[in-house]
Amino acid sequence: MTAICQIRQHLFEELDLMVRTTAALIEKIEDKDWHYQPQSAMRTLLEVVNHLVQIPTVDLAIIQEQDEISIRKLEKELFTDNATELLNLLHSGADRLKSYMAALTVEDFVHKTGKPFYSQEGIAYSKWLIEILTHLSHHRSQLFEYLKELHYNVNMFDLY
Ligand code: NI
Repeated sequence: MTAICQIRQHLFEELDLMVRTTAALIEKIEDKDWHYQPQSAMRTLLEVVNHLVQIPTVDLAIIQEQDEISIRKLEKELFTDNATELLNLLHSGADRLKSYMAALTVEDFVHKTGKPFYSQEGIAYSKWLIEILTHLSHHRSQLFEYLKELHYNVNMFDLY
């Protein structure tokens, strides 16, 4: 395995960690709490979770240069209030993302770029995979804080 493949593998393992810990947090949510909203300008818990589980699917579509209208349409189509569907989307999206990134040659993984609809500059696929992890981590922590506010029994160990 080349060094680049090794690093790609590390990133996949980090993605698996994000998926496993995010799914475990979502599984704790009780039906009565889905519409919790800390403040009017903030997302509801249901909206946070939808955005979070869509990340692998939607961010892959973004680097594949789908335009803003298609991305907004995709987000709308994927939105659900069914907990099983939310978990399935997280897992299937992450699997598709990994398959896609794994199928790239090392050269393409490191150097090939895609241009998100909101950006003037192309971004390398390897960098985008890192950004997806950052994005997941950001919203996982948002979910974690919502659960804390709702007095769920969560702590640092739920993140590893
Ligand atoms: Ni986001």
